[in-house]
Amino acid sequence: MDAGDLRRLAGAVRSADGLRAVRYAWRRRCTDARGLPRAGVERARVPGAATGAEPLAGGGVVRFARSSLWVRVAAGGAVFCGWDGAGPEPSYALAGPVPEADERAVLEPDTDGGWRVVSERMLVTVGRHGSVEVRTPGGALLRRELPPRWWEPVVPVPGGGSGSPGPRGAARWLQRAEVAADARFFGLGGRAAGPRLRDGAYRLWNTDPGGAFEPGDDPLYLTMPVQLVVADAGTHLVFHDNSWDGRVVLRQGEEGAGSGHDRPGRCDVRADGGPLRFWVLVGTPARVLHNWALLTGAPALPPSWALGHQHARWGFGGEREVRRVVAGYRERGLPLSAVHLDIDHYRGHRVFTVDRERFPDLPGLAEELRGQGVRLVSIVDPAVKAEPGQPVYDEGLAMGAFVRDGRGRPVRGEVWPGTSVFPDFTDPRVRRWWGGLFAERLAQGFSGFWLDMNEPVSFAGFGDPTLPRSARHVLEGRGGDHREAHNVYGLGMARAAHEGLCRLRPDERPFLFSRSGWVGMQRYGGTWSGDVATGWPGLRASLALVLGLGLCGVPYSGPDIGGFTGSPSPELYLRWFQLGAYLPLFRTHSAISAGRREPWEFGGRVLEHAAAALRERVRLLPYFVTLAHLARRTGAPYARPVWWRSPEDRALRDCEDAFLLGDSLLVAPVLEQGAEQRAVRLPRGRWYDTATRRAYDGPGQVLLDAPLSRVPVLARAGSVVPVAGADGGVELEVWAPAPGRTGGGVLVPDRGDGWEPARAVRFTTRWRDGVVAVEQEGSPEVTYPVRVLGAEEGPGRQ
Ligand code: NBV
Repeated sequence: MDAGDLRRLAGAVRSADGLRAVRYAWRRRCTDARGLPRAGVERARVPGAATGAEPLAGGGVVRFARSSLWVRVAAGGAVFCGWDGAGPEPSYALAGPVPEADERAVLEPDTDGGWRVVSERMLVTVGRHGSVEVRTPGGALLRRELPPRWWEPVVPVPGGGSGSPGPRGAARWLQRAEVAADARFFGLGGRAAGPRLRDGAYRLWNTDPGGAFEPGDDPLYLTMPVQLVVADAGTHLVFHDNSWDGRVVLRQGEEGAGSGHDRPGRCDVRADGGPLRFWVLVGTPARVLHNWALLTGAPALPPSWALGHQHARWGFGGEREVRRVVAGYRERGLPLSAVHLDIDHYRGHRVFTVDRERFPDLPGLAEELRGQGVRLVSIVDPAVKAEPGQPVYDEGLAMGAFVRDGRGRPVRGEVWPGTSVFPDFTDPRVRRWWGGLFAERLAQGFSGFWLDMNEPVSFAGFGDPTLPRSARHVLEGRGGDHREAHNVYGLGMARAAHEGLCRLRPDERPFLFSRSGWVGMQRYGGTWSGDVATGWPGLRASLALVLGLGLCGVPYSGPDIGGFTGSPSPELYLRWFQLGAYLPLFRTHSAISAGRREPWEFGGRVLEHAAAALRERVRLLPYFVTLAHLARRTGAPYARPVWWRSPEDRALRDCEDAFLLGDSLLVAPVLEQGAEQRAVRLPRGRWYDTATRRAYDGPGQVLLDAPLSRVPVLARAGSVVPVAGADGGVELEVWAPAPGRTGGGVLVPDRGDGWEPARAVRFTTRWRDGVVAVEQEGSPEVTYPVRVLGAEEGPGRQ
């Protein structure tokens, strides 16, 4: 028990709930003491010397004295490496069947007694002691994995003796890698500090940090063993497909300033168990993310209303307050797309119920709001109150739906409804049953879902606030315990909801976002920041989270605008609002004890500027819809780091206070108190300040005005931005190309909230005879109104 635990414990025992949480923590400890193998003697192992190899489709198996490595190039270019006989399946991350092997890639002997596989995208060499090097086709080194090391429990031999190693898979392992000295690390899921990951240790264990988090807090709700590494030699993504508790330690390299003695960057990945296997993807950032989406699944397409402004609150209190808030938006002419109801609308926090005193007619309220263009979104927690007579509990119990302990009894934890049990989302039967329960939510009139507490959380007076590690899970029939299932619990819950909604309401695309999850969760929906602490550091963390998650393949997310806790100053609220207006999930939200988050609660000036941000969001809606479609088709996140198209620009790799929104816009939010100007680092090419129309040429840094009324937004020269015109139809905002250059853009028209396929319309822009000409692919003329900007001074302007 550490000092933090002691503090929590002291706080907890003061209330009845707290006492129950302490009792739970104690029970959890005893359960694990009984149910988990005791830590004992371990034996270290390394692969040893290579003894031979055997070719297989797309690569082959290299045998070592004490292990083997399967290298397999998949069609599309991703390379799989699996030690100790591990193959790509089973996997919670992969979207479908493992991609076919690339038959052109063959395993051949290399110099020095090693082996190599040459493929279209990369060259993989396996050293004779088990190192694995990944190079570009041109031979530049991207990553060197050193021979791994395992620590296996030694199973005692009856009657003494030195014992034999325990079953494979029970071993802890370490995989150390080196990358170029100039490389920068990104990803690892949702991390509050970043998006560039600093030197240090990052845990891979989905965790509710409790209360609210700040940039230094780690881990958070959504961890992923996915790293994107950007270096001069190229960009690569590495995914260690293993859901066990783990730790990644990063240390950036150092260049020897011409001495030729660079210190490479280093990355250690450790896991407490499970297979040692990884995928590597190489290419430009866009290509890597595209292949990543092919491997782990295309992001779900949110309905277009989910790209508008949404307002949430824990503690609306009742229907009256919901109506008051919605009327507040309407009366001030502020656009609002959805209102979110938190756990306080449930009867005693029981999931899939309604507190009829506070919400006597939820379907009626939903219909009334819908008439005003406002949808209702419901929070859904996984914990089910352990209360006989409650249908969800009774049904679940009868079908054996809940996570059990080693003796076969449902594990009981403490969550909002009190003593609760937890559906096992790693069981396909349970996912189907749980998905069906959304019929009740749909009947109440809800249009979207916000999945919370699915790390999963059980309040604990001390130790880890989650289920016992020894708790049993079905794991798709393989069976296993919480050590393996914990990190994929939220993913399974999101899948259950998504699949249930597809069955129950087949004509509409589901909208859901989930606090926890894992690799591949984008197939089912998005996520959000969780309980980000109100304060300027929290504002910064919000952006880091969204960008980092996007690089792990989850493009739809956003923060609690204004922060989850306390009361932001009017300035902080406004700056958060202005940032949120350019992020996919644009949602104000706060805790039950926190101050208000409606735009009119912070004075006339804030209201005026927040209204402008809201109007701009509505104007950019066709662009957001397009970005949502592009994310689905290409895996590219809506919000991208500024180095997205210029990863070779080292200064951009370190830039953490701006982002690209799609290909066309660069958004530079104000993240510092009192700032009314800010430096903006531009990628190469010409950029227009959209407020002043002034052109700037990158690469380089410029100082731009950032008055309280707006944050700097720049448009790439030559780009075509689809926006909503005054009549609500789509218009094209065209930014003049730089002299001698061409440009273009895409529009994917909104085809409603169903599944009807949408066709992308492509445009090109160029200077012709002194004017900016726009062409639409496949059409003799442009079929949308066009507004050209930045062309005032003609093509010759410098
Ligand atoms: O359901 C209450 C909150 C919710 O408002 C928040 O968004 C979640 O991240 N929930 C956490 C549980 C309580 C946290 C203190």
